[in-house]
Amino acid sequence: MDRPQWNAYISSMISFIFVTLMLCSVPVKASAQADTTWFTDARFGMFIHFGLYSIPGGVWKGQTMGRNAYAEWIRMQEGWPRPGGIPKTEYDTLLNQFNPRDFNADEWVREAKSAGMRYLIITAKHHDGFALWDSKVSDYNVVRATPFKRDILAEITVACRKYGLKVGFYYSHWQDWEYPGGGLPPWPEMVGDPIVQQPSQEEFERYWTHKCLPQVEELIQNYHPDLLWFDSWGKRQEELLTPERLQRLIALVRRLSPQTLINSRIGTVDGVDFISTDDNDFSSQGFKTPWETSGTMNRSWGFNRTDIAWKSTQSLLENLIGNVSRGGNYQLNIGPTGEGRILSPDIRRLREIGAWLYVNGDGIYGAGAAPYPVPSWGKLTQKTMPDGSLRLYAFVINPATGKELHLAGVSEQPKRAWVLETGEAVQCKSTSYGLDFRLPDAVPDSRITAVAFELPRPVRP
Ligand code: FHN
Repeated sequence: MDRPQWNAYISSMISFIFVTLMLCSVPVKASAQADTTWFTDARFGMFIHFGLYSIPGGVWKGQTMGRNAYAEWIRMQEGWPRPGGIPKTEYDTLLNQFNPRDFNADEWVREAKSAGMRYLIITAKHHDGFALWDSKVSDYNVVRATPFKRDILAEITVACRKYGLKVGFYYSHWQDWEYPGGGLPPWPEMVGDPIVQQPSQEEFERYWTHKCLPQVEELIQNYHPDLLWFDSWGKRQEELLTPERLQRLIALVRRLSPQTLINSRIGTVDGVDFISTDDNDFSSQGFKTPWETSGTMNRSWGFNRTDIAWKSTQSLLENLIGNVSRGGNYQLNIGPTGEGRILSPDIRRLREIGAWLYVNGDGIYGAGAAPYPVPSWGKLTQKTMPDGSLRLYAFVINPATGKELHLAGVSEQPKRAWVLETGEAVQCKSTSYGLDFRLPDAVPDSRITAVAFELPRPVRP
């Protein structure tokens, strides 16, 4: 491994260990305040990273970013393009260039809808501090500081309501590189990182009371979001995101909008509605409370013109199925360009996922973990039907046609079993070890074929 790879490896290991420790050591209280039913039924949502950073797309004056591929971090790449990153005055030249002529909220939301997504979360404000709405709290926003002058959040919210998607906002409550006193990158994080002088408690308190809390209030009062996705990570957050500040923020949201969901990346699992795992972390075993993983299509969240590491549709589908099989959600990110265009590789993957969900969504929406051992050939989900019967879904990955497969632990003989896409009957037989079933001679999808089993209503004692 060369040094950057090694640094990235060390960083991801530290991050993984931290999240695991945080989630395992803190008793996860089922203290959700809001009704999460829509969220756990929805299972699949869109994440959108869009802002000033979408214009350079990971390249500044011909130089490609180093440290990592996160193009939304272009301003704060320590040591790149020079120590301290890009000076704010220089970064702010992007304000005059921000004019995403191709932005069309309807098109973005329709793309999410046709991908089978049931909610959408967009970066209202990322770490650079730039707001995508007409904020009265800070002029550093799309309406007051750019030639575009349109309220992107307002347009997205209207489109989401029109197409029946729930709407959520990402809000960077800890890091804010624009407002004096906002949190700065929590370095050192990787080997060789410099130590960054964080704001004092007084400075951060000023940011907290003059920008963060009023902007969150504004987001709720203006747009009534279904969900607020806050973002913090690592250990350094605790210096500034004290329990008292977090309680103020949570109390504010609860008071103004008791039904708005809050995620654990706010900095605590106490009193929030769902857990967000680390970026692209699909490895967890699942949690008792609702949870989700947010993941990228390639490596960056914001548009990065040099990032061509596109994941395959099959691997994205496996992420979705895997999370649902452990009782979790999946939020798949897109990073539109500075002109507001969704990239073709994103669109292709979204539409392929949508086509797959069109025939297999029954085993995803409203479904969750099944109480059987995970088979080596795929994943299982389960849901209760309105009549009380159980439906078990077996997702066979890379299915071999005509193959006999085994479901350990399923003791009941299904009333019916069929290929979800075609309705073709599937032969199955109960044994003392579980259930054997045979795939048909021609499976409809050589990537992932789903089989549904109608199980009898469980006998209640
Ligand atoms: O630093 C951010 C990053 O830019 C991105 O927004 C992700 C999304 O989960 N959250 C932070 C890193 O975990």
